[in-house]
Amino acid sequence: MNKYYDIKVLYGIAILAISIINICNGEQCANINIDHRIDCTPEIDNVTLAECTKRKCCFNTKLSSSLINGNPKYIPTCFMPTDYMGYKVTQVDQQENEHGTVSVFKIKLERQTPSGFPAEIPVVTVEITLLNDRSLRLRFTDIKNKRYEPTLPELNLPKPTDSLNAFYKVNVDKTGLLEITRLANGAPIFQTDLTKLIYTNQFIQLKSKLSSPLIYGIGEQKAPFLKDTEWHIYSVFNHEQHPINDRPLYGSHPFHLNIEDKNTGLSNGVYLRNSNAMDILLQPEPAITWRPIGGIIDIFVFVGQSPDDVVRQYVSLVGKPAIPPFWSLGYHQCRCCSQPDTLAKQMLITNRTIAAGIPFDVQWNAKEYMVSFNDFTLDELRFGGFGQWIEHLHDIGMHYVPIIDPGIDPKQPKGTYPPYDDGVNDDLFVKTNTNTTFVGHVWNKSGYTVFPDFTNPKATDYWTKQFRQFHKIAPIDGAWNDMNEISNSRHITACPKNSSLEYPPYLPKRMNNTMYDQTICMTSKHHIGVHYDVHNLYSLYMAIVTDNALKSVRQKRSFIISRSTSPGMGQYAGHWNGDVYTTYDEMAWTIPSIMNMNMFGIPLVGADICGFTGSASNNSFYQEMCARWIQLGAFYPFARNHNEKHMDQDPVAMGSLVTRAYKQALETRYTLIPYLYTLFYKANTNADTIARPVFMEYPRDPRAYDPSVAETQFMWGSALMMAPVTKPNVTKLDVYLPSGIWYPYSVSGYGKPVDSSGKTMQFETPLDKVNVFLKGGNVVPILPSRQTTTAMRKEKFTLVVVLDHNAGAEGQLYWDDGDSIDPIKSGRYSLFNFDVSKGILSTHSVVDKYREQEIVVNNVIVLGLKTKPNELTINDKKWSNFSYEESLLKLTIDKIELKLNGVNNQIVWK
Ligand code: MIG
Repeated sequence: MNKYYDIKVLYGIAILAISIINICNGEQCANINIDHRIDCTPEIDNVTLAECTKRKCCFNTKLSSSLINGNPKYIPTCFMPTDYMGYKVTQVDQQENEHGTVSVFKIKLERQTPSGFPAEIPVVTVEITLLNDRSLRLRFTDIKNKRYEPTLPELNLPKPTDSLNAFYKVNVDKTGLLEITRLANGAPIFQTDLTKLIYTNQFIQLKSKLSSPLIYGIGEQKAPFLKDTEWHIYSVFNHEQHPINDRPLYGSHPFHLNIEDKNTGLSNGVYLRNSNAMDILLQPEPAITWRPIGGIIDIFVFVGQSPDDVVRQYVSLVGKPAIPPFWSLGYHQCRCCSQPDTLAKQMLITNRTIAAGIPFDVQWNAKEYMVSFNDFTLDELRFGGFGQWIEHLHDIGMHYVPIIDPGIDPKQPKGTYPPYDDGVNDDLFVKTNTNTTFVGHVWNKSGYTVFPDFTNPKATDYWTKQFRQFHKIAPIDGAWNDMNEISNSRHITACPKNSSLEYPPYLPKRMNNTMYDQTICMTSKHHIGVHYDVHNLYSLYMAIVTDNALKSVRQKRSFIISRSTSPGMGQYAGHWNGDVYTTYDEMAWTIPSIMNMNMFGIPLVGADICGFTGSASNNSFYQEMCARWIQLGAFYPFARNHNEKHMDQDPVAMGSLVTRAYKQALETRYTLIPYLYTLFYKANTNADTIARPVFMEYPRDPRAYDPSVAETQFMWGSALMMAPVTKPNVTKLDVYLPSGIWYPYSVSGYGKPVDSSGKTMQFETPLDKVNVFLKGGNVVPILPSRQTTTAMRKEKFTLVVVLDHNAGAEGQLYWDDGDSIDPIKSGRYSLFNFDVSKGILSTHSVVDKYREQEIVVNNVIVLGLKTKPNELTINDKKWSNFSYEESLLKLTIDKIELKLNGVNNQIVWK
């Protein structure tokens, strides 16, 4: 036996010895189901018996944290006994509202057993407010000291309902049980044992039972749509990190949706309003544990009748998304990273895309147009004529968006670089704990970077001034906010070694060794607080400031795409998914990821089409991948092609197969933009999701929750189902079509109706055809695809009526000038409702305030009509210009020139 072996055997025996000890309060430990354990030493990775005993907890290593496929499962070894009394409930008060119903509970908690964490909060108040019939707020605060709370997002609290005829019931008792149950069926919605709460200055732990393992949300993560309840930890902290598993990505969204029962669709959701870094642990009980490392517990519980009811409540609370400019729903193409880049090369690519007849609205550039990668500069040598070129793009109906990083170069000669000089004058840069300017390094070629403090009220004027100056030389139409987590790759000013903000007692498990990894020091100071607390809000403040700057400079609706996000972001910006790899796996993941962002109220979202990292090469493997990716990407609400430096990845560079696929997919998208725009109106006014899981639309269809459906297909509102191919060599694809009539749809026409009884069906998937279906029961307004949305807006509409089994359908069209600020507030918009029943299509002019353009319907297509009509009238006048195709059950009514503004119309077929 060699020595090494020896040690291993001894170690094994020791482990075995420990594992049979299950010490402490005997029965109080033995009775605990493993799946229900609550971690007593969450900050210690390999806890010892001695450490555990000190905390008066149970120790059992038998099923301790184990690695499964390299992915740690966080099963606690040291866990709280049943009679663990961390806090004791010493008082429960109830307040009634004027209707005599309880509207507020106040619970006082007093600490008994030390948690083992420093800076314990001895007395905690839990205030439960019944907000309305379907939502509540739970605030856990320190009775003595005011603790940090995020300033954003501003909350739009639901209007209290008169009588609390609530969907739920609250029960609090002196033993510490706090329970919210659904009144109708007693199902648990939120359930926690207050005695087991940990509440300290830099670590909080609160656990609640989940209604089922069907839990969605929690972002931003590279993870399947359905979250993992097998002792999985998701860390939430804005972080520059290309999407890989088990690392916090760019945004932070501590909101989840929990389906109670997939046969009824009854659902609930929880939002933790806390901007500190946190872990969220899911365990098989099923249960969720929040572990924020600062701030307070401020929880909103939403009780819903369906998943979209829950999401609507959440999105309404944190802020409904903006209606983006109409042009931004067209196709975007970005150029990046090839050095030294030139405008000539850029123009060549733009022009060849247009020449190929690919619909194309917005050209982008990453930082290559700048001098030394410094914001608001233009390299006249390589990019001379940039301004004129942008004006030319405007002339041909296109738009232009550049990258803007938050980081500013502090090393330019004094008086030559206003973005730095102005910031110094206004004392606007983020500071260190000793009040010097914090210096890091991002892209600036000088090697030094400072960061504007967007939380400072003076930041708006400062940033607006920079935009105004730059706009004179380059009349840009939007902003691409990159690197705004804040990302920082070098700490020129070192982070203090002895600070508990830099080295907190609990480091979220999926972080990369330190809190300040790839960002600035946690002790850095902003106007509204220390970076430790406000880190997750930086990009939101930057978006607000940018939104103001763009509006005041352009006097038009703003357009911002932000890499980093947090709750409320959708009011100001959209998002792209960062540096995705050019792989099929990553392509497939973009489906859950865009659905997630929609649930977070950021519907304007998409991933780099054909991938960013490790760009495609022009060979058959990548040609096929790029063709498939555009067939998916054309249906991202935000559709942009972008890649890193290795090669040109624009459609023409990828060859004729890819060019054809782009044309077909994007032309299909363009026809549907009026429908998509209307969905943005609904998102803006009603907090609806746009790109959504099939179960949002079919909450009572258990099949819709199957991962094979929920993770791979998605819908646009109620009318469109996308079933993209995300694997190589697929010639036939299984698509789940919920019960109803479906029509394959593309720019080239309508397929044969598919009458589904809720089945998986197989469809051919040629490389030049999208897999998109129109659902019976909808009226979808479309326009003919054109080179730009600007040209398309001048065309006349077609109404596509897709009948359901009862020969009915309904739909809507929202329209405005496409580019003015706040069209809903100013009231300058039009809204039309369509409905069909018993052979009558009625159009109603609901709002008719956008008058600069007449809305004219030129054709009506009715799908699913079983027999050819004998007679047709339009507003009581006989109309004979129609045709019927029996194999498609399709009626086409031509050239009707029907005006929609201010009138109601009726088309009748018999
Ligand atoms: O080089 O500036 O995620 O989309 O193209 C790295 C350009 C910095 C990271 C972004 C990526 C963008 C790139 N940026």
